[in-house]
Amino acid sequence: MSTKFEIADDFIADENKKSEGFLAEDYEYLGKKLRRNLIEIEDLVEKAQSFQVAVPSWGVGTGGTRFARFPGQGEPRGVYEKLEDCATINKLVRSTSAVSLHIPWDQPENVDELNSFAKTKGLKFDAMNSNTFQDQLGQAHSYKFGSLSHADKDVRRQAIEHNIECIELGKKIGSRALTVWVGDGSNFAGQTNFRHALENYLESMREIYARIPDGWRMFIEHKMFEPAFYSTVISDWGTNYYCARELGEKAFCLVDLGHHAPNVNIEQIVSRLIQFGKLGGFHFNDSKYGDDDLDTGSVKPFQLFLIFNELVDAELNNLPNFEPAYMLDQSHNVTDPIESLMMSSCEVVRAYVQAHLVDRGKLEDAQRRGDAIAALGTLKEAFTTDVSSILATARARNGGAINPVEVYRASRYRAEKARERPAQVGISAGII
Ligand code: RM4
Ligand code: MN
Ligand code: MN
Repeated sequence: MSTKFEIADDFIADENKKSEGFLAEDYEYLGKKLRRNLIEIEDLVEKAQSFQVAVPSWGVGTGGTRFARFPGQGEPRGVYEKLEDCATINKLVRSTSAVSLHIPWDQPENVDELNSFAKTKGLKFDAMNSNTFQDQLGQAHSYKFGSLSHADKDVRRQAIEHNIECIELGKKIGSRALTVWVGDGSNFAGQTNFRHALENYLESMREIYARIPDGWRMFIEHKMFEPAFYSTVISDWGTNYYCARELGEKAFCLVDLGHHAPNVNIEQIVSRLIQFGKLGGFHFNDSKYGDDDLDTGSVKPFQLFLIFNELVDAELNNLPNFEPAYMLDQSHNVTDPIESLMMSSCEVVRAYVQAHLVDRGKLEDAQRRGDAIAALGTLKEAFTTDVSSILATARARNGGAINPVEVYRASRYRAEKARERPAQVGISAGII
C-alpha cells in the first residue's frame, strides 16, 4: 500500500506559497471589516479549523442513475482504495477526518488490517450504515417487498441481524453510531397496510436498539420517496420523530437534505428537532427536484445557510441534547468525486462560519418589532459576506490547501490512480 501515489505535504505547502500573498490581503481586509461589527476574525478561523464533516465511503466512486453509470478513471475498487481517496480529500481540506462506511459494500476481510490502514491515513470511522434496500448474493430472503417492516417475520429477522452485524463491526472499528435507512414502502395504493408496516418496523427497530452500546447513538433517516414511489414507511420527520421517541434516548432523527418534497422548509424541521432534543445529524447534499444527491451548496446555498443559522443558534444557546453529527451523502455522476466532496465540505464550513456572523441581538430586536425587512437584512448581511479567506486560512493553518481543487489537479492524483487502478467490471461503488 505504501508504494501508492500520495499528495505530499511539501507539494501542498509549495502550491500554497503561490497564493499566500493574495490570501493575506483578503484576510486583512475582511478582518478590518468584521471588526467594525465587533467580530474578531481569528475566532472564526478557530471555529473553521475545528469543524468536521464526515465523508461517505460510497461517495468516492462514480454514481449513476436508473439509466446508466459512466465510470470515472481510477475509481476505487474496494474499501482500501476508497479510504485512500477519503484521506486525499482530508489532506487537502483538513475537515473530513472521519469516513462513514456502508455495509456490506465496505465489509472488510480483516478488521485489524482495516483499522491500521485507516490509522496510517489519519482517518477515523463515523456512523455505520446498514443496507437492507438491496439483495446480496446468496441471501436467504429478498428485500423486494421490504426489510425491517416486511410482512414476513423471517425477512424482518434477516434485516435485524444485518443491522446487529453492522453494530458489531462498528464496535471493532471505533464507530459510535448506526444509521438506519430503509427503502421500505409501496408502489401502489393498497399494496401495504400503512399501520402494520410501521408496527413491524418499530418492533424490528426495538430489537436493534437493544443492541446499541452505551455511548452510541442510533440515527433514523426518513425519506419521502424512492425507491418506493407511492408510500414509504419512514416518510417524513414526524414519523421519524415518533419512532425516535418510541425507541428511547439513544435514538435520534437524521436529516438528509434531499429526502423532502421540493420547497419544504427544512430549516424549520431542523429547528423543531433541535427543540425536541432529537436532532441526530445530517446527510448533506443538494437537490433541485428530489433526492438528486448533488453537491452540497450547489443549488440552494441560502437554504444551507439558514439550516446553519438554526444550528449555530442552538450551539450558542447550549441547548440540551444538541450534538449533531455532520456527514455528506452525495452521488457524483459527472464530476470527479474527490473534487465534489472537497468543494462540498468547504461549503458546509462556509455556511457554519457565515451563520456565526449573524448579529443575533439585531435579529431578535427586529423580530420583536415585527420588522421583517430588518430581520431578513440581518441574515442577508451574514450570508453575503465572503468568508473564503477565513476558510482558506483555516485549511492552510491545519496543513491543507488554500485552493484544494487547484492543488488536487496540479498533483495529477487522478491520472496516477488511473494507472494504479485499472478499471474493473461491475464494481458496486456509488450505485445510488
Ligand atoms: C439513500 C439514503 C441513505 C444512503 C443510501 C445510499 O438515499 O440517503 O442515507 O445510505 O441512499
Ligand atoms: Mn442519506
Ligand atoms: Mn438519499
